Amino acid sequence: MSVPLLTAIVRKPSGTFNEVEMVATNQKEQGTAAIPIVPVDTRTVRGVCSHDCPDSCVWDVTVTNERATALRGAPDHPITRGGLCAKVSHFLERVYHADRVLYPLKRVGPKGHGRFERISWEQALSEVAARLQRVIAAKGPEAVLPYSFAGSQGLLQYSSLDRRFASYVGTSGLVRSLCGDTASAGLSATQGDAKGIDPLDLRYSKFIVLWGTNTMANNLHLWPTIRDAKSAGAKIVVIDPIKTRTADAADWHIRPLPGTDGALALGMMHVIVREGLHDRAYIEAYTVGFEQLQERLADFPPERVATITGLSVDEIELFARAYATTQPACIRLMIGLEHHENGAMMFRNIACLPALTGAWRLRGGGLTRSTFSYLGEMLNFDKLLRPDLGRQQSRTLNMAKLGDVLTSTTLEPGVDALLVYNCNPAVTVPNASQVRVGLEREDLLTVVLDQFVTDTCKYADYVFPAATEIEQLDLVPSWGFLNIALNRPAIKPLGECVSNTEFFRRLAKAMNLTEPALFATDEELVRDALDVDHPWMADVTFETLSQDGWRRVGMPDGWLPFATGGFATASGKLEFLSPSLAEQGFDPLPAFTAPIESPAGDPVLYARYPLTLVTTKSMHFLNSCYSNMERHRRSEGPCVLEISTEDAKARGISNGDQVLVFNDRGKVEVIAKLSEKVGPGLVTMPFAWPARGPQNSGVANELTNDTLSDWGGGASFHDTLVQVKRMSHRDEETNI
Ligand SMILES: Nc1nc2c(c(=O)[nH]1)N[C@H]1C(S)=C(S)[C@@H](COP(=O)(O)OP(=O)(O)OC[C@H]3O[C@@H](n4cnc5c(=O)[nH]c(N)nc54)[C@H](O)[C@@H]3O)O[C@H]1N2
Ligand SMILES: Nc1nc2c(c(=O)[nH]1)N[C@H]1C(S)=C(S)[C@@H](COP(=O)(O)OP(=O)(O)OC[C@H]3O[C@@H](n4cnc5c(=O)[nH]c(N)nc54)[C@H](O)[C@@H]3O)O[C@H]1N2
Ligand SMILES: [Mo]
Repeated sequence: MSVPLLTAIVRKPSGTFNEVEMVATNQKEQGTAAIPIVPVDTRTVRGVCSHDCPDSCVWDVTVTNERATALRGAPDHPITRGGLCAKVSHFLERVYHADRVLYPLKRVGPKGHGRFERISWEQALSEVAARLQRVIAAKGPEAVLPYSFAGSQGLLQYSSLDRRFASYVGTSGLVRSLCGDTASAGLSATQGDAKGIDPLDLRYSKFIVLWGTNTMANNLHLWPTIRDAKSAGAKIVVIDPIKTRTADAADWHIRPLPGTDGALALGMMHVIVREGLHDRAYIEAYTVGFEQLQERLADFPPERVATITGLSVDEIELFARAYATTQPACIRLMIGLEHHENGAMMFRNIACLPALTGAWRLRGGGLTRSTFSYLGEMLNFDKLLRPDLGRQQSRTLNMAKLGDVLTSTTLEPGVDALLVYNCNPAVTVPNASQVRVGLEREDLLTVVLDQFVTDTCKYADYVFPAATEIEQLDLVPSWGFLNIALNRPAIKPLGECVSNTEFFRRLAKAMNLTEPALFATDEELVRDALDVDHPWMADVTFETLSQDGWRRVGMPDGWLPFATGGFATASGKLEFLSPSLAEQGFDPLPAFTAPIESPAGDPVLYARYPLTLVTTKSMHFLNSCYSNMERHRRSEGPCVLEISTEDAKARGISNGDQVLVFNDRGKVEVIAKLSEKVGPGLVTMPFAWPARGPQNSGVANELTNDTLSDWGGGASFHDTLVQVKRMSHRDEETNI
């Protein structure tokens, strides 16, 4: 037996290599004198989580004899506070999972079946390069579409050499619209940009509105700040059609019908102005269009808003008064609201509220969303992405319309090669049934770089093995807090895995490209991104980040973004009336339109499909990451459709029944759970479960709406009407 027993692992300062600690084991207890003493080389390497999550937790990886043996939240990082979420606490299981893709794979079965053989990097690259060159020669470089999102939101792995490669080759560009664009566009239409207060300043708030966000599940590390505010007397309001964990923990849960919050904001403004609770001085000094706004508000008395939102007149009035009179009041926004056709307008309307009440004047007042609206301005994207390498002006395609793009008969040139990384579109993109039809095209070259054989990989001609965060260098700006962290690789990539940057270096070489910018090293890329002279970045350099792994950007303590105006609009004021929206042909005033796919928007469709489906994120998955892991699936419990008792009864559905959820786009079989989380007319299921079987069945996005939002280009996932029926034995046998 040569196993080291009871060896003490001694923590070393991060980054000290080659120190060997020899520890004698307690030989007596082992009852043998001949137990070998094995040298244990242990080090701790500081890194950061790069999942697509606002928290960006900093972690310490213990590496023992070149294997990562522990991963813990950094105790000295003010956001992580030593605690990781239910997903990332098991990160090392993901790294060392038996299903990791460790070598290049080539498809041997039909598309969708996921049968592959292992091939060498050399063969894989030369075949892929040759096919790409054939596509380019036949149809031009725009027939190639690199398709990626935020699987890693580390700057290098999210966007660096891949973007340089795309510009240089002249591939089609991608509008990365699955998350955030609609919200930013809506806020910007009112404020000029999407800036808000430092989320940590919520601790100064007395009235916190968590509007369309499930903080406790999706933004866990903000919760202690909210809890502190609550202990100090703040009232916590959640606005969400679904009774989430966060709603359960709040003082007040307001449940409008999905997609109607724009009307709620207008109704609040109506009440605030009618009762004289607005801040006349703030409005006078820092806004434009108040008179026109007042005329518009006449159309939104609480009685009408009650009809639209399904709330009572009383609740609308009480909420409007409480919001306007309990200062400082802050609205916390994230993503839930933007996944609607009228999403941008919702954000625009909500952005009017803190200006109307002057909430921006006080610390802890205003609104807060993505801190990337600050950090994005402080990083050198021109130097990192090098758009100047572009030799031609290429078209851009919207990622939310992937189904259309791949099946279009009119797109010129059609997309004949898809390079997917950081993304799992067979599961995460709306109208996934159409995406699947596109991915099944025999003439389409699909190449995927991922850590696992995802549902998207199953349609790939070639799968390349991707490194995980502890195997690669990166720079991770948080979008939930004002921190930037450096991720140092803790271990060498497993098997033949590579970072996204290395993949694009190899691909460029295989395609005989020689432009030096395509071959920059990872450290050069980090330095490119940090090459800025913004005063808030003075202390954020490669060297300072190398010391303890992270830095907070130098936003001055007590920073109030709009206390005295300073909006980034053309007028320099908050625009209740927006000339630029008018120019683009939109309503220049805050407005409300029912989404087309909603009870009010399309009564005919609604008669056939009378339930609205909201597809949510899961506590133990990060989008579709971890959904392949047994432990995480067990923690989630079975994938269920939650339905109100009333709607279940009307359909003869009992708890645990197998049901079919369907509309004209697709169908999904799932177990029904009678639940108070949803009211009548609403059903919900998680969006990120993997498919069962080759036909992508079980993927919630088979049902969802890929109409683009009013402006901002995002997807309308939650404007989805469905019908639900109990499956009979015959249905189950014939699989419908
Ligand atoms: N555990 C976990 N954490 C995650 C993720 C994950 O998958 N799992 N994903 C990460 C990502 S990519 C993101 S973008 C963030 C998202 O973080 P959140 O913004 O919190 O995410 P969502 O779950 O999209 O939306 C939140 C809520 O919006 C509600 N909602 C939907 N439509 C409406 C509406 O019309 N009105 C109102 N008032 N509410 C509505 C939904 O019911 C949902 O509860 O979370 C990140 N964190
Ligand atoms: N119905 C519905 N659909 C939704 C949403 C919803 O609320 N409802 N939410 C939307 C939102 S907010 C988002 S952000 C999107 C997310 O959609 P996606 O970006 O597609 O998210 P994931 O499913 O997590 O896929 C990320 C993939 O990247 C891989 N990956 C992780 N790190 C790396 C890396 O370093 N290199 C490479 N090559 N791969 C890596 C992971 O293994 C995973 O397969 O989904 C959207 N889809
Ligand atoms: Mo997202």
